[in-house]
Amino acid sequence: MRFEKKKEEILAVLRSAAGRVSGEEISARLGVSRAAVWKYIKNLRDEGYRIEAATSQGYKFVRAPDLLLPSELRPFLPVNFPSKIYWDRSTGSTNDEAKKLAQAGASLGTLVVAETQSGGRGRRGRGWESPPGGVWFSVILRPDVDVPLVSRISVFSAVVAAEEITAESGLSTTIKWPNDILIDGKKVCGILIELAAELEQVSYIIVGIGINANLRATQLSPDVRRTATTLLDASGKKINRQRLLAKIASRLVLELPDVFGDNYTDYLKRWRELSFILGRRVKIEAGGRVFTGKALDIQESGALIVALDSGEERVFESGDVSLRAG
Ligand code: BT5
Repeated sequence: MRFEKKKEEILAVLRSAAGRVSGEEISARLGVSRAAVWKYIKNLRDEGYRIEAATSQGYKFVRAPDLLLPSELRPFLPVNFPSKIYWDRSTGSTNDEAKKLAQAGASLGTLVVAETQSGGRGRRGRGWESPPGGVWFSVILRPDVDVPLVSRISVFSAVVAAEEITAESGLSTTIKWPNDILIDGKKVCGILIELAAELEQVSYIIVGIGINANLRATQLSPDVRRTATTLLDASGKKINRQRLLAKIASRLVLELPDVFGDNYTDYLKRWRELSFILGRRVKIEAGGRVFTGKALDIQESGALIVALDSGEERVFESGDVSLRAG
């Protein structure tokens, strides 16, 4: 981690310099040898940074790679953000990596990020396709609460993701219960929340977020493409993936105390305003059965209240919902 920190400092010096900076100056400013400066620069180049070097004139920053590297996320994170960031070009699932880290004691705000996932996971054993250009990450939360309150995280994370996707892309978003984010009725973002608890006390929560950002729906399988969209397809523009990830992650961590305090009603209100299904006819698949009716509201826990066609009012804690004509 010390190596990473120094490397980020060198990057900051190079970036803020108007022209070239000599190895001597960097070594004096950061208190490392000139040989060490060269090692850091070599490492940055291996990561994809373009840094020109001329023996007599020093180093010049040319371009950063479009990757979700810690050094590219840091400038968008608040200084008080408590996090360690783990980045990989490719991993199985960031949720699995985060789980391993959490079990080994990783603290609140630890971020796990990957450019692609080979085994991205959805809910209930489903898969999540994660080609390059997306934003695939997991964050470790450690709220000091009992298990029943954890469902609030589902409402909270959906609101945060929807709001930040809109802020970054300028596109309007809706939330499909429980926490899919849609654009024009198509899924642009999915959220997978996993929990470990001892007795009734939460030990950690992993919030895994996948956003189809700077990719085309044609990079997804034909089956998934029917119900999915991407920010690039919907807006025609590439967004700043680094800023989007950093803003969502920092809000999830820094606003966490609000979720378990009085401000929670505010997130519920925003969830309702953004809802894709409230007041509409829906089909719900839950517990191996299919129900139809009208979506009425969500409870404080995030559970969905539906007026079924049979006349009965029923509360769903989990399930898959889709709109139904008529
Ligand atoms: C979700 O599950 O929507 C949760 C997805 C969470 C993904 C993130 S990425 C970072 C972190 N690491 C992980 O391993 N996972 C998390 P669910 O509601 O069950 O939706 C899954 C379904 O969405 C699949 O069965 C497909 O039909 C569809 N799908 C798969 N990939 C998609 C994509 N890239 N965009 C839109 N829909 C997709």
